[in-house]
Amino acid sequence: MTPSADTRGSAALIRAEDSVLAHNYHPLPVVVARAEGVWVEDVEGRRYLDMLAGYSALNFGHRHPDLVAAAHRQLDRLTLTSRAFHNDRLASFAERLAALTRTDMVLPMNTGAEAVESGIKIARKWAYEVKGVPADRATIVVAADNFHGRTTTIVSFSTDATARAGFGPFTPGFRVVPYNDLAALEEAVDATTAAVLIEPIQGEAGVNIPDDGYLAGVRDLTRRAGCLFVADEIQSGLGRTGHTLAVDHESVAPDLVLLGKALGGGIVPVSAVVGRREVLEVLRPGEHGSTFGGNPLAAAVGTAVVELLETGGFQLRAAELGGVLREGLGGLVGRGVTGFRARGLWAGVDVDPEIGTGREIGERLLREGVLVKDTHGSTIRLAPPLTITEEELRGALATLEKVLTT
Ligand code: IF1
Repeated sequence: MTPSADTRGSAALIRAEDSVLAHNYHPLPVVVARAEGVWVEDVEGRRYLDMLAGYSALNFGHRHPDLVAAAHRQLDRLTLTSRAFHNDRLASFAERLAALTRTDMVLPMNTGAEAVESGIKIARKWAYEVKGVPADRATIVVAADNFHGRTTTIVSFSTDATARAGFGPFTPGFRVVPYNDLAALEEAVDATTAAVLIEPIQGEAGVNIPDDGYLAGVRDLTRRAGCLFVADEIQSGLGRTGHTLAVDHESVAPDLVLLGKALGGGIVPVSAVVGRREVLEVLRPGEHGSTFGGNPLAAAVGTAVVELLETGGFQLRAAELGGVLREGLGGLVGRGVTGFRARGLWAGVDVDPEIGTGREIGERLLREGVLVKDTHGSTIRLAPPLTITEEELRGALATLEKVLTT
């Protein structure tokens, strides 16, 4: 017996949501009902090009056939055991993910924030047991304008007042330094430092790309200081920037890499902490866990995602089409665009505030059939599925030009 279809239209559904859903979002006025690849369709059948891709959770497009097939196969076999027992999908997922990321151990979790929280706990435990930091004295250095999730500990080190207001008291043990500033980082790291936790490219900050050499500098600095380099690749990873990981742009190997979003193919939440065995083996039975972490459905979908990335085709595609994206945005500078940052199929585009806020630009693009999300002020982010064709990408750029210049 399938659940009865909801026959209400977009406007009625938006009204219904408003009265029963917590108001922690202000979505654009579109109600998506189905999707395939880079295209989504609303309740009334209008089609839109998805240039947000679930904030990089849909790197392989909506409902990629290989991923949906893997999910269907597993749904008909086994979906959850908890980690009280083994399941026949997890070993292969961990082996393939470790090989893809050139690491040797995997901690499977579910959401990005859980991976970040797990990374914080592992780094602290490593500091006490391996580095010898006195109990409860470990510090972690983070960057201003960071975004690592929404839990209380994570917002404890956010520099965004909106993310923090009303949620105290906060977790101690974090130091904030300016992003892309090695001197400030050197200054902040000391004998109590367990780790430096940064996004290789800051997503929510507006696709903030550090100077070439910054990531290598962080790697060198943390190695000399005897602390861990933890890279949050939850949004930047898994092909988005034209590499498997954004840190690959500088051939840097962090001690821990945090993964999420696209690892679940846009089908199920899948996240993981991957990294060096000497670090991850500080965790012993009973010390950390999750009901759904490493479940067979997640592992089956995650394995199919890794298989898509093993060929390198998506990474190459993001790099090549990234050239089209950069060229297209370059042509708009001075014509409504005041600046942009782009790597692979990921861009933060600053629009002239005279033309409108990021939200207003998003609403105008929506009316033209393109979905984007603003970050702050008049900056919008472009992050289409990596399956987008050159023609579709050029079409999105032409629509952006139309919205900015007419
Ligand atoms: C929302 C932002 C993006 C992330 C990085 C960890 C997480 C995220 C680098 C936590 C999540 C999401 C959260 C989502 C919107 C989106 C977002 F706008 F919030 F900031 F992408 F930029 N590290 N980012 O980007 O992962 O727990 O969400 O699975 O909160 O609306 P999560």
